[in-house]
Amino acid sequence: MKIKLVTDCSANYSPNITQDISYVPLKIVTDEAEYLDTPDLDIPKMLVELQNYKGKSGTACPGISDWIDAFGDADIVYGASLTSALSGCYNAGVIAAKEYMDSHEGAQVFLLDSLSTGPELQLIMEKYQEMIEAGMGFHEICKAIVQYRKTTKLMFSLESLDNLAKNGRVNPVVAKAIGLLGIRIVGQASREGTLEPLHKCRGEKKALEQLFSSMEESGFHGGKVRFSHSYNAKAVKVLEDMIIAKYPDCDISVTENRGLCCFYAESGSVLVGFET
Ligand code: X90
Repeated sequence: MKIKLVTDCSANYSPNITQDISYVPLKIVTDEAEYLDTPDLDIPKMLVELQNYKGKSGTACPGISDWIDAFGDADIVYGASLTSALSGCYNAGVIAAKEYMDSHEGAQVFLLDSLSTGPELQLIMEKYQEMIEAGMGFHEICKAIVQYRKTTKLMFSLESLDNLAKNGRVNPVVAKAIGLLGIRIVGQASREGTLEPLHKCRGEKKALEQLFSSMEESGFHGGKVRFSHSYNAKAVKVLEDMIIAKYPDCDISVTENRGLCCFYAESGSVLVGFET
């Protein structure tokens, strides 16, 4: 019985997954270039090219066949996609799952709409792994993962919302005030899977303190924490220290953002997925 985990590249490659896993790539596109967000993508080079490019840049979600490729020849697939409120990624995955099950007799594919992205997706994939290793059955795991997602959250500190606004993923009025005079936004993935701004903070120190107190206000009390960041390991370290000072046994891990999250969350961003 071949079991596979499948998510998309917005999860940023969890360091804690030992099971067979695929990250379906999304694309970052301009009129001149196309960057497929796979492990070979040279992200610093992409960011320099995008910075020098004056035209419009955007992204494209995977097609049905990309998801089917990721399912490989698995008998059981446990999947999760970035929020369907901001991308067609989940919809393509649902159609792919149906096609795959129709053409592979007995195969079972479950795809969760995470209503989130980044490190919250990592928590979900790690939970699947834990349940597989505990020997739980398909239906039991599907039911439990839906419940688990209700207990996890995604929050972030962003220095710019430009690319999100230019691509219609966030309100342009909200985006305008950010980035000026060192204003950062601390926000969360809403219940509906959209970007919900919570606070505007002047300077990184204030933003990080706010992020930590927002985590606690929304129910964090020492559960698992997964960070991802775009060239801001220093900020993650500050947050880690705040968490460890209060919750010394906290299970924390850190990854760098891959292409899609680097494009939308932009430089300096910190994303945090955590259990409540
Ligand atoms: O082209 C596509 O279909 C991809 C669109 C993806 C848009 C969202 C990517 C978000 C990346 C940004 C910060 C966190 C926002 C979380 C909101 C749920 C990360």
